[in-house]
Amino acid sequence: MVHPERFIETLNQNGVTFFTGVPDSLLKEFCLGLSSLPAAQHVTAANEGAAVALATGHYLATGDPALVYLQNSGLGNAVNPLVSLADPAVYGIPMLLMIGWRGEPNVVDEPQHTRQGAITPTLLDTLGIPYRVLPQEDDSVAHKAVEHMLSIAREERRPTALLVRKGTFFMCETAHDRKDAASMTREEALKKVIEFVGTEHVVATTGMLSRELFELREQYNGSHERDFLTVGSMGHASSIALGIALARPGNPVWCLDGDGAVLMHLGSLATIGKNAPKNFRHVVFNNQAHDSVGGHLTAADGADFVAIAKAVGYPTALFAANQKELMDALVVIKHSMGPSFLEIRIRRGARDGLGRPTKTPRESADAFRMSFE
Ligand SMILES: Cc1ncc(C[n+]2csc(CCOP(=O)(O)OP(=O)(O)O)c2C)c(N)n1
Repeated sequence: MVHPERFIETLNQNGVTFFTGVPDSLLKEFCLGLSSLPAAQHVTAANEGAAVALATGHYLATGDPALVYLQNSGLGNAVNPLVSLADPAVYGIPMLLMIGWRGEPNVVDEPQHTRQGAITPTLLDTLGIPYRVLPQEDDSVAHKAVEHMLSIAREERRPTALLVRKGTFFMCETAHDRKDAASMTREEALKKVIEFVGTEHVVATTGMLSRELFELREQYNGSHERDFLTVGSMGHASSIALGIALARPGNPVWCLDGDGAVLMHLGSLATIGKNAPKNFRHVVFNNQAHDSVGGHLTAADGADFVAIAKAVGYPTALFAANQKELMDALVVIKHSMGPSFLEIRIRRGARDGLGRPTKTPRESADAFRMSFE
């Protein structure tokens, strides 16, 4: 296995002093290693395309390649800047992509990773990005791979990539728990929210929130048919909910979102505000982190979501930080004309042993679809 701190040191010695990306569970230990770097050397990007653009800016200003880390799901977000900006046929921007390989063939993983995992090598070939699987056996072999891929990036002025398999990195020695004073967990807040949701339709965001929703429904003998769990396509739950709300104006729709997901495609809020569906309720569970993949901080501590929602046209936008505020806010949200918005400040973390949906995504989609009949 590979030590994240020594790996980062090797990158530094090879002239890589700027790191940016969107975290992934397979890169959790590496990303935690980055969290001790000064803010100017490490930026958590809103989405993977923005990370490629940040790396481009860094090269233009310094002549040095940056490291961009991402889950392979994020390649979709990054394709446009990779081929229309960084590609050698355009500006020729060297950078090293470090890609968590979810859904690697013959490795058990969730259905949303299967296709992406299978096509990742072919996709990199199609994009003209030379890559190598990061060797796992020890530091020196891994460091050689870094040096090799960086030299290609510099010499050919192009992005190159390292594919990272599950279990590549040791737990980071400098990782430390950050204090979090918020009073509710995501699951406690979610329990209250679904009391108000009742039998109305829900679109839930990518990550632990959807898993918690599924388990809470099981616990209370509730049905799953009106819950759409957005297991992939992070950041798009609100647009899925908007599509439903516009097509079914008589049906209230709740979007249960995360701060990382909202920030990933923040422009969707303006689309919702502009289209103003009266039956749309948007609840953001804000733990200021990408909690589901390791707890790396998002930019949410500097963002006033309520002010943003109001500014783009949500007539009602509220904030709740404890159970009492949450109950009061939910009464208002439930009875006001949409689109309405509620930000709930929650604590990071989830309970141990959280399960996963037992229904396939297609079964869930079919049941959801039939629930309107
Ligand atoms: C395009 C894309 N990039 C990255 C991921 C990996 N990923 C899954 S959940 C998640 C974190 C979501 O954070 P947030 O929306 O704040 O919810 P939380 O996990 O904190 O509840 C990330 C980065 C992904 N699934 N898709």
